Amino acid sequence: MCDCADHKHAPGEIPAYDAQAIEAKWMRIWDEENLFAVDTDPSKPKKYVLEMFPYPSGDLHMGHARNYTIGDAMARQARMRGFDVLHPIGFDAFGLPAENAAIKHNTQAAEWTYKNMDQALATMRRMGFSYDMDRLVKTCDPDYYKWGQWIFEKLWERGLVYRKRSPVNWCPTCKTVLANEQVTEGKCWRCGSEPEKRDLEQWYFKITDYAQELLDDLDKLPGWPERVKQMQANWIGRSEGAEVDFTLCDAEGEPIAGDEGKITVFTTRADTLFGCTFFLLAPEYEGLMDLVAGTPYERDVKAVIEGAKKISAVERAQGTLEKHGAFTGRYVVNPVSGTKVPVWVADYIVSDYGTGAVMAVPCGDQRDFEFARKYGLPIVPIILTDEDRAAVEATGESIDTYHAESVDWTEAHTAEGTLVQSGKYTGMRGGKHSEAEAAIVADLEAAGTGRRKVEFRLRDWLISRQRYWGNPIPAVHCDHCGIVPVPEDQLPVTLPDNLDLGAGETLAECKEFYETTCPVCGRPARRETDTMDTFTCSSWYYLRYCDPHNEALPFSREAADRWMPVDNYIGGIEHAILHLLYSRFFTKALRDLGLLDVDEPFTNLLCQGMVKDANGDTMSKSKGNVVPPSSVIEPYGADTMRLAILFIAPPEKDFDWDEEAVAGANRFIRRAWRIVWQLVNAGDAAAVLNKGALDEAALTLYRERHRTLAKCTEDFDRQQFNTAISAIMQLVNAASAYLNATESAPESRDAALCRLVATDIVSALAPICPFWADELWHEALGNEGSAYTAPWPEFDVAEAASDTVEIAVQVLGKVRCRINVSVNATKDEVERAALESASKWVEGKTVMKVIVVPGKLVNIVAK
Ligand code: ANZ
Ligand code: ZN
Repeated sequence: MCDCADHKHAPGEIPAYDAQAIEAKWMRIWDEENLFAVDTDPSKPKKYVLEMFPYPSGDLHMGHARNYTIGDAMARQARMRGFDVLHPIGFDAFGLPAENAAIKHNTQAAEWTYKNMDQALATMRRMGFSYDMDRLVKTCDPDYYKWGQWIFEKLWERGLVYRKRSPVNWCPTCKTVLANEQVTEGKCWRCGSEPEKRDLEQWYFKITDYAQELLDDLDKLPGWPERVKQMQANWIGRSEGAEVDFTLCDAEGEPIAGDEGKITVFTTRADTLFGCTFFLLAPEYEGLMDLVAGTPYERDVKAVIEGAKKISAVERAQGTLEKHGAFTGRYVVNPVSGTKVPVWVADYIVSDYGTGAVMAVPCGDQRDFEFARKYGLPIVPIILTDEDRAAVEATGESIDTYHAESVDWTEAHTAEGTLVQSGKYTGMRGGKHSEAEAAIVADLEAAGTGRRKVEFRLRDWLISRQRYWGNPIPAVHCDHCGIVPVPEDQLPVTLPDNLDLGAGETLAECKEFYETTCPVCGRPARRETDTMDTFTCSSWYYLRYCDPHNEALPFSREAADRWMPVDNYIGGIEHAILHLLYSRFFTKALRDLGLLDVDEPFTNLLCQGMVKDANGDTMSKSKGNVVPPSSVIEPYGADTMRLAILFIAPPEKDFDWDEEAVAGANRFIRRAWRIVWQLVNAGDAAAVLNKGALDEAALTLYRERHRTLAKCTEDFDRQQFNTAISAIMQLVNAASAYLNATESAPESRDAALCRLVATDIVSALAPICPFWADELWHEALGNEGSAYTAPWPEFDVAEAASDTVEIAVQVLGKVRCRINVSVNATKDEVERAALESASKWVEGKTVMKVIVVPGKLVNIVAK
């Protein structure tokens, strides 16, 4: 038989399943018909299905294939269910790897990037993903990044952009600064080298303005995984506490003039004020050097400052490293106890949290405890659990005067307890949000020496990068006018495409780029040469997809209102913080600019699990265990690949790549192919289904159809594609059983039912195996159009129920037989049928009583 997929078959003949020919044919036709273009039919409900767009570092890998297959199955099924579906794709195309590849191969970053994007697009097409290609967005295209610059300027106007000189994380390998979020476990998120501290003037987005809302609105996201919300909440890190003002003084307790004379701390534990035995400043604390300049303490303090520069703030704050500090020669007076305690500098205090100054309470804080032990500073226990109290009393010491040394503490006691040695607060409950804390803060407020304060861990987003391949920051530095935005009609500031990256040339050295005139005064000026963090590009791409060709705005209000928020967002857990938090911030800021009307960009988030190798190891180039998608597509076809990916595991679970599962998926696809053809051959498109005319075998298949389709649909809604596929397999089995049972009497087959079930199988598998489905849709079922634009099969759970029910019959408590009765049978009818079937066990006895439990059981009591 001819292999050609276009071949028309003789009636009754079952053509071979030739995946490669079929897939080539439908790729072509889908392109020609532009099948996946969005309709935008406002009469239909909308569904926006989105997979996180890829970074074009090469061809797609298995992780991508899984991500997009999940999204594609959702998008296709939504379309069949009658939604107006937006399902776009694009590329997060700026970034360092392109630049590094260009340096290495002495080419241009654009060349490498566009080549990779073309390759990835070819693979996406080969996989049958239903993207509306008219909406393709590449972030390195000027007509996209122009709008990124425009948004930057709008945020700037709104006060959400500022410049600041501060110690920043500088990655010596990537030769650029990193955002706080990009330092993970003390290392550069991209290259793993340890960042250094450098004092640089940088651009920031004021994401902290939205800290509270970003935290609160996590509650509006029931469709997000709990752990992702928890990670975001931790990152935002809201802390309720108080500011407390201490008075600075010298060794004699004389207030120090010149300075305002006060140093403020942030504490969540004002209840521990009586346990404060020393006072700490961050090495970067402003004014620290003024305190020690010219004193004998200057040298040691400087050494601590220098040492701290070598450690990232993140690591320092963790407090797990060896702690370093030095005495400043100064003291502060505790506003509540009136005690004078020494001021030290310590490297575990960070300058960008709270006030950069801390009241140290070694009895209650482990870091302070370790510091006190190392430098011989006193530890006064002021909170005791009942156990602690008993231990003190056992030594014979007085609760009111003892010191930690006398009870031999080896670590801070952080548990809640009762206050001791705490003046009028003694005896109150202490702890976070405790009675004592409330009482002390109230007194501080009354005295004007303290106030309630909420702190966030979240820092402003450092967005400037000293790299070429990114979106240029649209600003001009003028000696006369300062820093001014590039006027809107001059956007975009385009990247030069002739930089000699191989020779190490940077934007800051490219005269052609930076020489300009001031847009305000017209004098010669210098263009900003920093580019934006690529996370700025990925923070709003989902909005551009709504309106990708808009030349007047990044997107119209109308388009955003139609499509936003994204209904289903699918991507890796590695984006749980950075990308998702930044996107939420952009959405809120753009909302406040009046550009859109939603509070949150992504209603439902699915974090797909990882694809590991057969041994459960992460696939990586360096390990040489990468399974490329082509290794499955070439022998089996894309449909088998898609089916295997969705069948091996639920989408959120990791799975180990399994050759056998792929072969199994292929066997099933072939079997389903054969069964559909057999059903079609036994079927009749013109026949009308008459349930009353179905015989028992046909009724069984009929019920199975309703049952499995109900299950399959529900599983699609829960995004459990593996069990949805199992349901389809059961339907195929039921159809096969019917065909077998009627093999000897094919004329008894119900033609309408066969036709119906053939269509069911094709339609239910269409979102998963789209090429296979369209081939059968045309060649077997003889339909026009595509299964993709046809409706999802209708079903009725009630029809799945059988109209007879099996009931056990007990005689004297023992099950003797089972009977089949109509679900509508009366109690009398059931009783009669039971007595008849059980006659041989009641023979010779007198029936005393018959108990009927409808639908379940008949119990015959006889003597
Ligand atoms: C006294 C105290 C006693 C504290 C005690 C804790 C336990 P969270 O909950 O994360 O907000 N702190 C404040 N600013 C700091 C800085 N810049 N660098 C390092 N540590 C700083 O942490 C708040 C606590 O962290 C504050 O409460 C302060 O120590 C410390 F038994 O004050 B606490
Ligand atoms: Zn000027």
